[in-house]
Amino acid sequence: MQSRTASGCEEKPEENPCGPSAWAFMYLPGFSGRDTSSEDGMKILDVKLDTVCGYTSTLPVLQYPEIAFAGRSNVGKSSMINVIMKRKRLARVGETPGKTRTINFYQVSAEVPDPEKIAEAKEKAASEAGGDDAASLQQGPKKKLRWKKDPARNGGKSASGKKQEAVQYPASAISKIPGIPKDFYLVDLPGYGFANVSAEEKAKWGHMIENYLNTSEGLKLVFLLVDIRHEPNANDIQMYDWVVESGFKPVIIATKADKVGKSQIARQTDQIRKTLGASEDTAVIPFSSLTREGAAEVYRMIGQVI
Ligand SMILES: Nc1nc2c(ncn2[C@@H]2O[C@H](COP(=O)(O)OP(=O)(O)O)[C@@H](O)[C@H]2O)c(=O)[nH]1
Ligand SMILES: [Mg+2]
Repeated sequence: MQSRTASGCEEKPEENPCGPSAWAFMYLPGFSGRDTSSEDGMKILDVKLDTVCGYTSTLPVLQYPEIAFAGRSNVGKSSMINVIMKRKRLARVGETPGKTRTINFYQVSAEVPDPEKIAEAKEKAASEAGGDDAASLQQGPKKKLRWKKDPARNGGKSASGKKQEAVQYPASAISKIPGIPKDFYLVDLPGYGFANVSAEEKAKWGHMIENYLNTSEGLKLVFLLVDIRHEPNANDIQMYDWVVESGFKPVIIATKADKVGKSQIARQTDQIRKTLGASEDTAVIPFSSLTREGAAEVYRMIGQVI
């Protein structure tokens, strides 16, 4: 792996080496649940902690696109990373605030949905069922679906004489379609904004994050996490500004969405957008690590840039 100098950082690789971590070649515990590369998902083939950087390290030059996650300590970043990577303990949840002083690069091998193959399968399903309502197929399955009877055989009517519903397909038919293999790095930036840390230390961490945002050539997308229940504070605003000044339009993740009522979600996300000074068209995605709300949207956004 090539390295580049973290400009502005005092380079002391012997004290704080940036390189493959002790875990780098250890495969992390697999996800036992259902994995899928269906339309709104991503199949995670492998994830491993590849590189750990401290503030005196040189940042790596990586061969695949990088997706960064930033947020205040305790915002739910580790939980979100575990949900998105479909791993239970990839990132440590509930860690003492401020403990992680490193940028952690996880190398991910995944399969993303192949839109062409999915469209073909839908067309095929429509023609096999004799339906011509391709538009309705685009909506995808909303609930558990069965293959419908061929309406052509019954003049488009069901046995009860009612007009047949639009032909749909079972989710499993889509998830069996092979995805497109993609590799990328998930970059876990250190949590910021906690007390009990000297101003000098905070400045160093800030510098490390800012430096990464400014110099990473592979960085494609930045998720900035804020708690849906609270107005973003000065640290969040500063982080948002750094991301924007580095030339990125962050995607805001409003975490712990399960903790507010459905009716409050729009109000809270509007407030977050306003407080950060983000434009109307900035995506603010309500996310919950408990219910997985928002995960499909996050996969879709990652899929667009890798
Ligand atoms: N209810 C709820 N709790 C969450 C959610 N995400 C994280 N938490 C809790 O918030 C705390 C901090 O989470 P963690 O992922 O370690 O945050 P981090 O410091 O940003 O990495 C832990 O107690 C988590 O269980 C969520 O979506 N919903
Ligand atoms: Mg954490």
